[in-house]
Amino acid sequence: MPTVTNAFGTHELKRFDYRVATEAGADALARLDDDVLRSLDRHGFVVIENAVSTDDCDQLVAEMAPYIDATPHGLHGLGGTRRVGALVARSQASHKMIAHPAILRLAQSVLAEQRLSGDAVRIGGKSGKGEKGFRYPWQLHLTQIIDVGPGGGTDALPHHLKMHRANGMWVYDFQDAGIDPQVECMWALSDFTLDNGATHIVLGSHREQPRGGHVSHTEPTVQANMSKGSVLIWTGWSVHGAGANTSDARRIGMNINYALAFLAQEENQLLACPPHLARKLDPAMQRLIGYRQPAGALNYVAECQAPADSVLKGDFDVLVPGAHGHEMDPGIDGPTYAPADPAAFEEKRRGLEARKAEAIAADDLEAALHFKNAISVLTRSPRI
Ligand SMILES: O=C(O)CCC(=O)C(=O)O
Repeated sequence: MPTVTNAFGTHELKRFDYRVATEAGADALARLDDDVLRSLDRHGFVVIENAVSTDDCDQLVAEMAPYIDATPHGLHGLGGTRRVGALVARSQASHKMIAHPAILRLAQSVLAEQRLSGDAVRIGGKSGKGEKGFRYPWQLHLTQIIDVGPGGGTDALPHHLKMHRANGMWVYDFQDAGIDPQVECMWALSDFTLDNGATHIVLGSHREQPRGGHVSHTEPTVQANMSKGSVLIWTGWSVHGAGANTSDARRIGMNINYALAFLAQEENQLLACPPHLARKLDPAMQRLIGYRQPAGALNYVAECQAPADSVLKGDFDVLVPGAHGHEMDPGIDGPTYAPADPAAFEEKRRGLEARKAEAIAADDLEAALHFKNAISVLTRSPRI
C-alpha cells in the first residue's frame, strides 16, 4: 500500500507475514513482534498476514454458522452488519485466534507495559513501562463476528456505526490519562477486498490531539484489504469503520478486543461463557476471559474465593453453605456444616435428600440441583 499523507503526517499500513516468520525461527518471530509494535505505535494500524490458516477460518465460520444464520442484520441498531458474539463458548476454533501468541505478546506490550509512545503504567504515583511492579493486568474484552453481507453499508442497508474509535464507546475515554486501555483485532475469516467492505482506517489517527478529537473523522481513509487468515490490529484511539459491500459475497470478520482488566468488559465474558462452560476450558483461556483475580481483591466470589477456587469447581453452588470447602475449627468457628455425631450427620443428610426429592417432585430442577450440591458438600466436609 502506498504512503498516505494526512493531518497526522505520512503513514502506511505495514504488513508482516506470520507464517514466514514462524518458518524462519525464533529470531524472526521476535523481529515480527518488534515490527508489529513499532508499526502500531507509528501508524495506529498494522496487519499480520497468514496469522492462521484458511482452514482455521473455515472451521470457525462453520462452527458459528448456526448463530450467524439465526441473527438478523442490524440487530442492536448497527445497521448493515450481522454481529454475533460469545465466541469462546460457541467456537473451539476461535480459541486459536483469540489466544494467538503474536497477539497476546502485542497485548502484553501495549496494555500490560503501555509501550506505545506517550503512555506509561502509573501505580502509586510512580510511572514505569513493564518493569516489575509496573504492569497493568489485561484480559479479553469482546468477541464479535462482524458479517457484512452483500449491500451492507450501501444506502439500502447503511452502517449506523460510522467511522469511530473504540475508546469512548464505553463513555469514559481516558483522554488525558496517558494510557492505552484497549487493543482491537479484526480477523479476516473471508478475504477482505475493496469492494466487499474491507475496514476503512485513518492512518495516524491514534495520535490526534486531543486524543478523542474529531479532525480524524474528516480525513481521507484507506481500506485494509487482506487475505483470509490475516489480522488487522489497531489501538483504541485509531479511527476505523466497516466498508460497504458492493460485491455479491459476504465479508466475514471477527473483532477481538483486549482491554485493561480493571475495566468492565464490553462483552461480559463471565456471562457469555458461564462457569458450567468455562470449567471445560483450559486454564490459560479461563484466565484470559477473566476467571481470575487480576488486581488485588477484584473478582472475588462469595467467601473471598478466587474464581478457580469457587465457580470453576465442578459442584460449586453459591447457595450451598460451606461450598467454599474450607475446614472449620469448631473451637473458633463453632459447629461445622457436617456434624461430627453420626446420627446428627445422617439426619442432616436425610433432610437434604428429602428436600431434593420434593424439588424433583415439584419439577423444580434448579432447586434439586442446589440440594444435590448441598449433599455433595456435606459428605466431603470435615466432620470434626
Ligand atoms: O467491520 C469492520 O471492518 C470494522 C467495524 C467496527 O469496528 C465496528 O463497527 O465496530
